Amino acid sequence: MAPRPTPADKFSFGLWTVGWQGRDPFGHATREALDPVESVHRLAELGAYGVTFHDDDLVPFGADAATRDAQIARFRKALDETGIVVPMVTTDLFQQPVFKDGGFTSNDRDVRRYALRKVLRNIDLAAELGARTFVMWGGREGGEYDVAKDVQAALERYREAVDLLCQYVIDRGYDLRFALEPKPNEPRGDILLPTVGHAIAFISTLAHPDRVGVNPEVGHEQMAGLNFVHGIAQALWQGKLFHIDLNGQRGIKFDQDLVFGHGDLLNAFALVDLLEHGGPGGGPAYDGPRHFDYKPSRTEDLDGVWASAAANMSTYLLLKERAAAFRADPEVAEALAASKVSELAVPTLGDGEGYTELLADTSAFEEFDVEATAARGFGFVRLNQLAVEHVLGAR
Ligand code: 3MF
Ligand code: MG
Ligand code: MG
Repeated sequence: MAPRPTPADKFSFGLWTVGWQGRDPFGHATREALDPVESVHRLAELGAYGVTFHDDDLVPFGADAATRDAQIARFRKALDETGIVVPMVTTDLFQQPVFKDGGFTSNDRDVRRYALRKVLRNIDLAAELGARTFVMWGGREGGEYDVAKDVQAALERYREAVDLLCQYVIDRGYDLRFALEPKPNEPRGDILLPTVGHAIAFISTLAHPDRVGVNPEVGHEQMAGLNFVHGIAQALWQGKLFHIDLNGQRGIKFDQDLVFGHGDLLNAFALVDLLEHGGPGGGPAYDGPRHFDYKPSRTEDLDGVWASAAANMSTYLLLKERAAAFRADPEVAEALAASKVSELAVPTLGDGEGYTELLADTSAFEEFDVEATAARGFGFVRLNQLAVEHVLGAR
């Protein structure tokens, strides 16, 4: 039996996820539009704790002030009725034709100024609804033709934009942090800040680097052939995991946005293990929202939409159970020790040791038995098989 989620599990969904109508580059929508108010109620019934949205998911782009206010009021009422919170708000600088060459990094300066105004307005709404994280996915920030984009200038403009937005949040006293969402491509041929590593390096150039982290997405790193767990581990290590987008992807191809765990299941297991047990004190390494950014496949009807939403949460909880069982298994503990997994936490140099002491230590070099050490196996395959057996429920 799949475990039932509760708000304590901190599961959240984007309105655009369950609300996706199945429109793709080759086909029309296969489902009716969903009212955000209905989504809030359905997600609450399923055990989620939060919803997130792009400005344009909630209020149609270009709506007049009265329509906007009315739509926000309806949405707020649904939040009050259900107890659903808005932990994160994000910005849509990708759907409208005006952003076809990007928002913050469009070659057209007027577009960049307009993009900043759009985002500033959305930041006010995020703060008003109590969001703590403001995600920015620059899906149109990039290009197809190397000669058509001055990438260094684009990065300067990106930095200018993020610095301005940080300053705004600081001056307004908002309790809001930014999380940049990397993606290698799609919709642009190449997107700026394509991976977690690129984004973290970019953040170190900002005026307020402490305000800015990353929102990595499973499928985005995997589209680039990268190991998501490694990216998340580095983001955690650098104190930059401000938010996360969970979904599934099968290899290097178009962005699939499958249900969490429906892609690389073993990597998903290691991810849940890391998020839940990866902290230095053995506690959760990440205590933010477990946010699903998936798309109910266009083959599904509305019942299938809600079943797929539930599938994300139950898969996460099943993996969490499996990870706990893995960690509690004495045979795993023994295999971890045999593989010297925890020895990596021991500093290479002793207390107070420097290169002088290292050079003086004959056991480290002159007497070190290179051949015997090289001949010894690490037992990683056995350890991984134990993980597989736990994932399959064989232990
Ligand atoms: C695209 C994405 C985006 C972002 C969203 C929230 C439309 O592949 O993942 O979803 O997650 O803009 O930041
Ligand atoms: Mg995505
Ligand atoms: Mg995403």
